[in-house]
Amino acid sequence: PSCPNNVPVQKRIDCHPQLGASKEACEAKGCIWCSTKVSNAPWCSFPEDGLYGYSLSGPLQKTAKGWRLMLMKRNIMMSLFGNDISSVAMDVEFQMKDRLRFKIYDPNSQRFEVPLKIESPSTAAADTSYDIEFINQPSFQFKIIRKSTGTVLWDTSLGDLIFSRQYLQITTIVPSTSVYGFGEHEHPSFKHNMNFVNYAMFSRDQPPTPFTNLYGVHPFYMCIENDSNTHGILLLNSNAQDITLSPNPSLTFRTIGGILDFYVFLGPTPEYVVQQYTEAIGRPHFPSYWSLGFQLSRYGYDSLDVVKKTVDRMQQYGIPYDVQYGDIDYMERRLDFTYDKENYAGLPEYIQQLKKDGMHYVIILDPFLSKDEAPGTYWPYELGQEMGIWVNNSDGVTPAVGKAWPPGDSVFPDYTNPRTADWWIQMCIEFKTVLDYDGLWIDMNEPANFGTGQYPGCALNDLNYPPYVPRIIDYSLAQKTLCPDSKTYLGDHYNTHSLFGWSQTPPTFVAVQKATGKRAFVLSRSTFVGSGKYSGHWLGDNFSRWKDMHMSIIGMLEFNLFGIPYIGADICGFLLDTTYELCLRWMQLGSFYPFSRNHNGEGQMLLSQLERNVMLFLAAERLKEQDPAVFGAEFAEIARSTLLIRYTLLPYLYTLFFDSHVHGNTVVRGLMHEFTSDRQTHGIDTAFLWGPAFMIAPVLQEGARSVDVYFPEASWFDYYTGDEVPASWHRKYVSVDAPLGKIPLFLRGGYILPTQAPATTTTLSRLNPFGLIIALDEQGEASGSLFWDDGDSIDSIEKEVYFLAKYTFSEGQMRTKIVKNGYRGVDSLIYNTVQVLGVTSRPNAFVLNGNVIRGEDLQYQENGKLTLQISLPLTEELNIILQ
Ligand code: MIG
Repeated sequence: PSCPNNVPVQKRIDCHPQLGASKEACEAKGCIWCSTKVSNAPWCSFPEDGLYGYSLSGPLQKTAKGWRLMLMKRNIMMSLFGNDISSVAMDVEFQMKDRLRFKIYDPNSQRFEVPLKIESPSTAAADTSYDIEFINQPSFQFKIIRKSTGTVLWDTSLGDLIFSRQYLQITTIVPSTSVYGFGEHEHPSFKHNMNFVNYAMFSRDQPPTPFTNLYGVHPFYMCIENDSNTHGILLLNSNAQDITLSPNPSLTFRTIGGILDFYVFLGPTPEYVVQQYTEAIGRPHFPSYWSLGFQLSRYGYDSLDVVKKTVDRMQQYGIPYDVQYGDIDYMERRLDFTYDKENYAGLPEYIQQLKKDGMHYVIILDPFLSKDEAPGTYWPYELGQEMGIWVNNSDGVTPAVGKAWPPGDSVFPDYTNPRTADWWIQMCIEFKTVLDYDGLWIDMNEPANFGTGQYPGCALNDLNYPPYVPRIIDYSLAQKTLCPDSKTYLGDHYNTHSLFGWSQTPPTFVAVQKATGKRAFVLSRSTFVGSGKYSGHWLGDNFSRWKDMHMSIIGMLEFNLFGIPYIGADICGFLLDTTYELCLRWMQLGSFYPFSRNHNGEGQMLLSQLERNVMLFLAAERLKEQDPAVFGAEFAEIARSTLLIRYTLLPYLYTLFFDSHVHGNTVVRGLMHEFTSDRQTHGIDTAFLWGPAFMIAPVLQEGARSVDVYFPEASWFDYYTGDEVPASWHRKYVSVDAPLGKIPLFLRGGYILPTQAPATTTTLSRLNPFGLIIALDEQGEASGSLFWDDGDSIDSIEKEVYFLAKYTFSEGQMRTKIVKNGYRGVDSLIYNTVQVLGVTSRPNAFVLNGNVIRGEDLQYQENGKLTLQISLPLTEELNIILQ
């Protein structure tokens, strides 16, 4: 049968987004029911008459920042979920040349707004790279246009705006299908599938599973337009929400609270988009040097003896290794701010021993405090109770009581309350005198709770059971967390739920800074827009499966878009037993995560039970150990040699983090960031780059002994041999050898990478001689830089206590410019080796700062790799001329 006013499938916007669509329910809403064979396409869609939408209700008002528009709902009877707001306002702010904000809100009543401070200049930017156009036909619509190309970046003409009390919806046409971002999820690909795919966002303690909402919330996407200009858009909203990616292509945003507060970043390159985004939300924090070293953890080290044995074998094999973790096992009965004086007797002394070995120790803390310890025995709870800092029940005064790791029941600190921050900082500082930790790992801060809501369950009301529940797992806002009508300092948990981890992060950052007197290390499981300013993130409870390895690359690339470049996944997998080969390949890949940690779960849980979200309190059997020293000599040697490459390149990685902190660029990036106009790169997520210059192409398949690597148009050199990739490989996938002991790695011509002779800890490697790898491009040119400081002071950049050198190579000559020489720790450091790749003929000699050098110190290989042995202090401007 034919459908009336049939809307072409790719243009359909779902008019029955909740479960249970039927012809009757659809038509009752004035929508069009029309079946289709296109999978996931809506059968119930909005009519095109614009009757659901709003109209301009007065003239456009010019404001200092841009425009204000008043909108009136055209027909109040047209309502999906009731309580539509008849008049809404839209403010447009021309904030910066490349940043536009538009905010749609209720001018008559204050609704929840995310308290993230994004600078809003008081006057409109004079010169903008965008235009905005308003159309009032048939309903109110608007378009945002890139002036230079006329490309329409945002266009609401496909569907009406909906603004009701608990349901807000807006649709935009996007100018291409190269769309990335939105999180946190396990996305099957970096570049999104746009065939009616839905992703919900609501922070949740949930092992990464495709299409489910996970720990953090990042309503940010990036889109590469057809001419390769790139823009990014943020919806600053913390309510439970989902987005549908449709093939038109279009995006439909649905959120159940707050306001529609969008920021558009014009790029026009992917790197500029991320720089502009982090300029708005906060630049990533600058990690300590030691935190770029390899790290080891597990849940379920039964005693300190097991930890010691693990550390010993790591050291015996000489595997580079900087950080050991204490998971909840170190605690006494899993109580924050305690340690187990039986199984972990001697832990404080052992931490001191690790420090003597140049290592660091990070401990976990959970955001729930047992309320059932004997009076007078558990000060953190008692002080918190006295200060009244817990999340409360809907009455606003009785603490919410749930069940988590500690014995008995627990209460939850409300970190949106400044008093909670004071309490937390005090507790963390006090505990530092018990365990001399170097950093804090904050887990379970979605917040997680083992039941559905706190005791005695969630009342039947609009907050706990809103008319529309986004397509989150279980369709429940309370499962594994607190009831939405709980009260926090900033308002209903309904609005602030996904901000829990985000609000815990700054006080934890301050606490670590104060307690250690050093640059803070904070690793948070739940993150939100702007978390990167204070913490890193790991991708949660992944599985020891090959597919999870691939997914980890996608997650890592996405978190670099979200401004959280200090990111990695649990190497070798957290849930399930790993295998020799999987773990080996994962160690190879994980050696190139910005945050490189092998972390293992506690026990074998049954997959089916996990998938049904049944919490198992007792793990049936300990998972096998999976540290890189446990599998014997062959494995250890491969892990060691791969990590030695990481440690060799740490000065380059650290310099990328400096750039990221100061300018906001990504650290790890997809090939499409650098080769945007090459469309073949848009979908690549099996390989990635460190900065612009270093490509990692891991083995992701069991049994594989080669990798198909795509080489964009550029000079590339094999990291191991210095062989140049033949031009016939450019713009093609080529099978590259990857025997078990090897991960394919390539250097990109045009770049100079600073290196340092590696060691088994960064404490030691930081004393070693530096080197440079100069990979020449087609023109025989290259450039790069080195940032160096003491690696862990709080304000070395602000106080200018650092060293920064810029290197350039052209016409056979390499020059150094010391841009900043403010850190005296470089005085004892030297350069001892310079490699040049892509040299076309053997030089007879080289001139090092005026001295001609011949003989053994110059070695040339037929593949064009030149190695120069030198000895020159870092504080001298290194100048080399090839003769
Ligand atoms: O319910 O602290 O994601 O890394 O080992 C499990 C125990 C609680 C979840 C974290 C994981 C950690 C584990 N935690």
